Amino acid sequence: MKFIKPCLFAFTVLLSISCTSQKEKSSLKDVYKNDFYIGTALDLNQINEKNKKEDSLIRKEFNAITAENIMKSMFTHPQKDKYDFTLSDKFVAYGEKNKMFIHGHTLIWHSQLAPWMQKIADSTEMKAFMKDHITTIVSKYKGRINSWDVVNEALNEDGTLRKSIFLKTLGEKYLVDAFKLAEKADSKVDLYYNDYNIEEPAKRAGAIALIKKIKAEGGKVDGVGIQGHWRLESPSLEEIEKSILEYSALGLKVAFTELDITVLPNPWDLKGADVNQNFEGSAKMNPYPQALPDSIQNKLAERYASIFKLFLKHKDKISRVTFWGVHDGQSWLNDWPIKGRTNYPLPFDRDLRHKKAYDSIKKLKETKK
Ligand code: 9MR
Repeated sequence: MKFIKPCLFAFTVLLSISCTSQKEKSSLKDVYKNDFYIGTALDLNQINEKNKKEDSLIRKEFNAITAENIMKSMFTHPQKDKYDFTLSDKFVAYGEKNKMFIHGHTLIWHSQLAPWMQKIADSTEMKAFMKDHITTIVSKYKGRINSWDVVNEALNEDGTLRKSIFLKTLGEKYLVDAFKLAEKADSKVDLYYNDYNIEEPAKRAGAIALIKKIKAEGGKVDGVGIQGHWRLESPSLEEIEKSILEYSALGLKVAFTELDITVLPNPWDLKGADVNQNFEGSAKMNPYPQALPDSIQNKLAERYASIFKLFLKHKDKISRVTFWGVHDGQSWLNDWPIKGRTNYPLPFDRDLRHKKAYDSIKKLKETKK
């Protein structure tokens, strides 16, 4: 008996060490390697490899990257005759060094434009801008960037075209022109239309019509990016599934490009609430400033599991699933639609620990073996 006890103890310790290292070895990108890319969006510090622990987590868990901000036009093309590729060069080099799939975000978007672009007032100037902007950037990274968001968020919620500066100056033609210019600059790179809420019926119909039209007019569209800024209760799995099926029926690759799930109350749900109303500092709108209660942590894990289960069912149609950020502390959802809240939308927490959501996504694959 005296001898058995220490032996049993040593055996248990050894077993638990081997189980832990087993757990630590596998990662999201590993378990999903035969299904689709698992991506993340990098901020400036992450691109600059500022935090060692964060950097090794990124390299371990993800095999696709998007720049959360630094490839938007205000950064890459700050003045009419001046491009600045300092940061995007670092981003692309980071992806190459780590053998990751590199996604370019984004070429034509009404938001985060440089001030000079916002002053473009006529079709001649806008045409010249688009040609120079798309050709310069896509050619620069030809063969190095794997896919591009050519046009981002061109639609209103009802599926009509957003009255952006591009539509106002050029009319609908700007859409096909953008895709043609991108193809001309790099005929092999995958070209995407990217938008949010395009899993909702009206906006989805608009996206399908838009993509069909671009294709009919000779533009090459390889894929659609459903951003996936979602909630615990919506959108429904039915609408997500219909979207995967309908987009892929057009011959498109389907990517989920900016996935996150808010767990906080939405000001738009409050009757008569106006998002411009000042909710900052309101305890009601920021219910979990210290930690996420277990009940919500579990709900988030279940929601992620059901979404990934659906993704796996349609893995033959899905090219990539990218989370919009590495960890909760980095998420734009801490500041939108109300500034300064504490949100928990991603699989890793502020201390880079993996959450139940992470385990639930991974478990779907591990139990299948
Ligand atoms: O996450 C990005 C945030 O840091 C920026 O302030 C914001 C500016 O518009 O853009 C965020 O990313 C957006 C993405 O580029 C396009 N789809 C919606 C994303 C969330 O707003």
